[in-house]
Amino acid sequence: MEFPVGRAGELRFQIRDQRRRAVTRFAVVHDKPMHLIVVRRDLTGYQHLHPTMAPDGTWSVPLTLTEPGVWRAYADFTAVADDGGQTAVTLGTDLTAPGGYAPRPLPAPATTGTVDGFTVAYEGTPNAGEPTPLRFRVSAGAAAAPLERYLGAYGHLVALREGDLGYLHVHPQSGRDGDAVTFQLTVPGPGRYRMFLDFQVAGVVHTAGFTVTVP
Ligand SMILES: [Cu+2]
Repeated sequence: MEFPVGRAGELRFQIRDQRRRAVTRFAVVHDKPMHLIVVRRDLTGYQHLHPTMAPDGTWSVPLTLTEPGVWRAYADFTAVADDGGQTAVTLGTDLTAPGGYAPRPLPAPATTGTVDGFTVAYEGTPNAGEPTPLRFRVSAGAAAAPLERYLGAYGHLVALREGDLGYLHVHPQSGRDGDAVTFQLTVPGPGRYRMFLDFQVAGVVHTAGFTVTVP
């Protein structure tokens, strides 16, 4: 699918089952039946969107690709079969914004980032193939920022691997842990990852990004 750079378009898609029928039953997971992550191949331009479904199973969402290049869209959902069985799946597809693609190098690895006046820092070191706790703390100036629930959780963490664009989406296992929120992250293998933490303060969602190298 092609999107002119910087112009508001609409992404439309269907999820099909093994018999190529459009799936129309989805479980609500974290308040939404469909989570759509869109990012350019160099892991810039991250967007987390929530499409809406027409009765025939066609999903649509307004989408603007802000810079030229190939972008990856991940549809993250749980399909409900006729017998009620649920299958959690993430499917990916490429989107194109025509023009000269000038990929940016990943930012240097860091455990602290700033976004919209907040400082976000985490503790923990992801290891390939084993669950590792990552503890994030969000502060505004010297004080801890009062995190609010966003889509049923105090934070959403998406990790994407440079190169193959492998996708991981995790939620905190419990609520807040003091002023921090902890995720158990299991990365599938070595590489450089870009992690995106969505969090909400005062009704506004912010996204902090971190580069991490997994040996
Ligand atoms: Cu979502």
